[in-house]
Amino acid sequence: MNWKGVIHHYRKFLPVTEKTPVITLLEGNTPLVFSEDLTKAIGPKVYLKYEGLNPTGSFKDRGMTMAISKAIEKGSKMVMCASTGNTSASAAAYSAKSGCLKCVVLIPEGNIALGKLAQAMIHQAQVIAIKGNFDDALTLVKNITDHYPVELVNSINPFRIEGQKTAAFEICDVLQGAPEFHAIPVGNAGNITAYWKGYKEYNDIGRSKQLPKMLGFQAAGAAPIVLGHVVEKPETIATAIRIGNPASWKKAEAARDESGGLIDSVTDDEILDAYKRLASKTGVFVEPASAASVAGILKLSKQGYFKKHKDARIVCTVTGHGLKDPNIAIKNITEPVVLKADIKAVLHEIGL
Ligand code: AN7
Repeated sequence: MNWKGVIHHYRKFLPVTEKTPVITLLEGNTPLVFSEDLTKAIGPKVYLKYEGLNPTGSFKDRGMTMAISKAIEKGSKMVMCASTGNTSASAAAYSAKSGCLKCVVLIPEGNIALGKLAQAMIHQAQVIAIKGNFDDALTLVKNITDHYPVELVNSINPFRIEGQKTAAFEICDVLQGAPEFHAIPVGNAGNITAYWKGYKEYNDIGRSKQLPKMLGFQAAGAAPIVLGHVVEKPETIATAIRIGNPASWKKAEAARDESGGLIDSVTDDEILDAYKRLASKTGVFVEPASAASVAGILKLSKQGYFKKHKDARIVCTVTGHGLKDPNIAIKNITEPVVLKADIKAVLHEIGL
C-alpha cells in the first residue's frame, strides 16, 4: 500500500474538505505487534499498538496532522501548546513541515525527557520552560490562545481527537473488529477519549460488531481520575503523564463507564517493571508512560480480572518510543564492562 497519512486514508471519517491543506509526515499505519510473552503471562492474546513508530515517535502525530492542517485552513500564523514533551515535539515538527507556522511551546521546567526537548528545539519551535507543572503551563496557554490570534494545539482542540481516533480504526482494520479490551495510559485523557470515539464510529457503521472495554491507567503519583480529585503536585517517573488535572477528565470517565471498563493506577515500580519487560521479552522499546498500559493489564491479571476471558484479545497502546527518554533507559541497565581490545578477554567475558 502507498500510505499517505491518516487524513488521506481515513478522509471520510474526518472533518476535512478538498480545501483543507493537508500537512502530513505520513503518520499512522503503525504495527500491531503480537506479544508472546504477555499472552503467556496473562491468558488473552495481547497486542501492542506501537505508536512510537510514528514520525516524531509518539501517537501525537495523528492528531497533529489534523490540528496543523486545520489551523492553516483557518489562516493561523501561530500555534501554541503546553506539553510534557511529545505534543511539543509533534507540534514543532508539523509546524516546520507546514513552512508557514510559528510554534510556541510551554514545558514544565526540569520535567521533560531529553529526546522530546531536543526534538522541539531542532524543529525550531520557541521553547519556554515554566516554573510550574504541565497543568500550570496549560492554564497559561488556554489564557493566551483565548485572547490572541494563536491556535491551541493541545488535545482540547477537537481536531486532535479526530486525528487520534484513527488508531482505533487501524486496530479494527487489522483485527477485523474491535478487541474485547483496550488498555491505554491516561494523562490529559485526550487519547482514551479519541480511541473510544473511533471504536464507537466503527461500531456504528458495522465495521466492528463489538466495542472494547476501555482500561485506562494513570501513574499512582498522578492519578486524579482514580482518586476523584485534582492532584496539586503530580509526581511520577513517567513524565509524559505527570498531569494532575486532565483536560478531558469527564470524557475519560464517559469512555470508562459507557464501555464497562475501568481507570486504575500503577506505581512507578510497576511501570518500570513493565518497561523493562517489554524491551527484554517482546523487543519493543517504549517510554515509561507507555508501559503504564502494560503494567495495568499485568496488575489486573494478578487480580484475576481476565480469568473468564482466555479467548479474548487485549490491545495495549504503547504511546511513545523508548528513545524519547534515554536517561531512564540508562539508569535501568548495568553499565557495559570495558575490556582490552583482546580476543581472549572478549571470549572469556562471553563464556566461550
Ligand atoms: C507517551 O505531550 O500530554 O491522556 O503534553 O506523551 O492523551 O494526555 C503527553 C501525553 C501517554 C497521555 N503517553 O495521553 C504532552 C502529553 C505518552 C504521552 C500520554 C502522553 P493523554
